[in-house]
Amino acid sequence: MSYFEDLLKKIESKTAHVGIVGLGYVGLPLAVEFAGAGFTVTGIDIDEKKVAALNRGESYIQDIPTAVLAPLVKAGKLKGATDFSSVAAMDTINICVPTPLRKTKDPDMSYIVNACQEIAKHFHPGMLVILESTTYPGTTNELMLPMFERADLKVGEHFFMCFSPERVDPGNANFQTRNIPKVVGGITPACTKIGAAFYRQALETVVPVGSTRVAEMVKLLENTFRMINIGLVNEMAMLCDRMGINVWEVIDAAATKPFGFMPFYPGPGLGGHCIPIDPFYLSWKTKQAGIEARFIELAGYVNGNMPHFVVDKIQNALNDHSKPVKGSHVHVLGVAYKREIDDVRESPALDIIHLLGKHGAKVTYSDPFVPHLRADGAVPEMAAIDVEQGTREADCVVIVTDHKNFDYPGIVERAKLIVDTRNALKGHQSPKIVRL
Ligand code: SAJ
Repeated sequence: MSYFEDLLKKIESKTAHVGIVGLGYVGLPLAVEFAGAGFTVTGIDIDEKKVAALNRGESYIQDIPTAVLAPLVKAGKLKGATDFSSVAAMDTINICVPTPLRKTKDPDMSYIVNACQEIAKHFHPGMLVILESTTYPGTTNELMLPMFERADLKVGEHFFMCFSPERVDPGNANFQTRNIPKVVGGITPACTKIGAAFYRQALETVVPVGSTRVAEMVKLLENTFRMINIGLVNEMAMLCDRMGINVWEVIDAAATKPFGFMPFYPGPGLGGHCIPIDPFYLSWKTKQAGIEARFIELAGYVNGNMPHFVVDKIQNALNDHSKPVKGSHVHVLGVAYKREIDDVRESPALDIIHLLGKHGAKVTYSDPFVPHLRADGAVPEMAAIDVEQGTREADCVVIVTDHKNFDYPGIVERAKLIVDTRNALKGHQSPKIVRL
């Protein structure tokens, strides 16, 4: 029997030993899905705290309830490890490690390289390895394959390699790992076939594509599409502001068009570890190919300017109340990068807090999902304060993240002045409300 047939048999009988490297908001949900489908799954992460929590059956990922995780761990279907020696016993491996950008906006591939180096030490014929981390087109073929292929280990024959973009939307109650269509492209047709068979065991919809580069580019198109359209509406917000037009009303009315339009909304800037970052993987690669992805650069500039635009709005609003920013108390409502989540990575709230501090304002914040902000160069160490206290005492309240459970009517009643960057106070009319 060929390696392909042998591995396909293990996958389809769910006797394959599944490995997931990287147990974050992508890897842990994926591990849970495959363990829930009946596979024995080993998750590997360098963070001992994550691995220890996993082995206690305790979830540390908002979208995975402990009530779902614990029984899988108890049943021995899912366990965590910090070393890679268990790779020797694995049949499949998904790599779900971070792909951050350096400050110079070029890709930091160190997490992928380190993971592959460790896996390669225990790699054996008959394995399927799939990269899920968002990256530039060509990574799987140009960077990963040479780390595994040898004279006696030919891809598509002795082992199989694919790329499959992760599409997790943290906090999305309707779409979670199992019911988000899964794109997968292999280095050879046999790789694509076995990669698709693998995902079909645990996920509802699988979308095979012709190559790893297509699969890598699918992800970048998806996220670049979002980033550019958010940049467009952010620019519209600045144009409408200058022309005294309510941009929110414009977008809501445009959204009544039943075809050919998709609403995006202005905001305080672009947060998260994907949308503001992934498109620059594409522009970095295209520059190497001698072409410039100008839309990406321009959208990055517009989105990056939004925190400054918000602080200008705050400055002008205070000025209209004869108060300089310097010495004024500004209370920030919401510091997570979007509502209903606890993640502050790349959050525009951090830029706004930093800029306000530079202007000499006294800044406090409230966020039910983020009780504590670590100092990170841009912002000092901060602890959230009570919403009522902050909104009553501040000279200006700024809504940066529109968490649902804020008491908006109470905020409007208590606050002296409010800058609303999310249209959270839609329907509230008051001279003390200033909107983007
Ligand atoms: N934002 C706006 N206006 C909008 C939409 C979003 O200002 O109209 C802001 C958000 O406040 C946030 C940032 O953009 O700061 C990113 O928003 P997001 O909803 O794209 O947030 P992510 O990064 O958690 O999720 C995205 C996925 N989101 C959706 O599909 C809705 C998706 O783009 C990716 O699959 C995923 O990141 C990823 O991991 O790549």
